[in-house]
Amino acid sequence: MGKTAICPGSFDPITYGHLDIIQRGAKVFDHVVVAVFNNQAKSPLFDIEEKLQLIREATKDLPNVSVDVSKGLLVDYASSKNADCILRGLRAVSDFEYEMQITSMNRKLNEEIETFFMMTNNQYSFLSSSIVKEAARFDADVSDLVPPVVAEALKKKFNS
Ligand code: COD
Repeated sequence: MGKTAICPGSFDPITYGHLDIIQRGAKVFDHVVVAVFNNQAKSPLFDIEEKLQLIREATKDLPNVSVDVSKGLLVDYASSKNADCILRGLRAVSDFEYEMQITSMNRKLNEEIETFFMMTNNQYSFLSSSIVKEAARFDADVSDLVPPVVAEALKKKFNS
């Protein structure tokens, strides 16, 4: 059946930082499921359908990557997909504390599911969805930070 990893996130919107983790994960695991969780507390710019469409377009050349949406606990979703692990990206020390907290909680909830971390590509170590939204809001060029389809979607959001 092969090893499946869940790559969870808010993806509001997907950036080249996310995509780098997904692409590298797709070389290590047999199947990667990108799972979008809608965290209303983060006041998302894109709705679920828009996020799914952008991720599908950005990952269309990766045959062993699929895209899905989920509610509820990440570990429950992972078991429902018979996944072996959760795949996360790490940028700076500032990510570490948060990641350690959710990883520990996830292990407490289901100790069968491991979390794997991949260190960011240096090129993207500063990159986050928030910083991209902030720049795009003021009409900065974000074309080397996000896939073309996302740059286009950001333009539409902020110019309409
Ligand atoms: N380089 C490398 N990695 C990156 C980069 C970059 N430039 N940018 C982002 N990433 C990584 C992040 O570190 C993360 O691993 C992943 O990409 C997704 O990032 P985000 O910001 O889109 O996603 P988050 O951190 O908002 O996702 C949070 C979850 C949805 C995973 C979390 O809220 C969750 O698990 N929710 C479900 C409820 C639950 O089970 N909670 C935990 C137990 S209570």
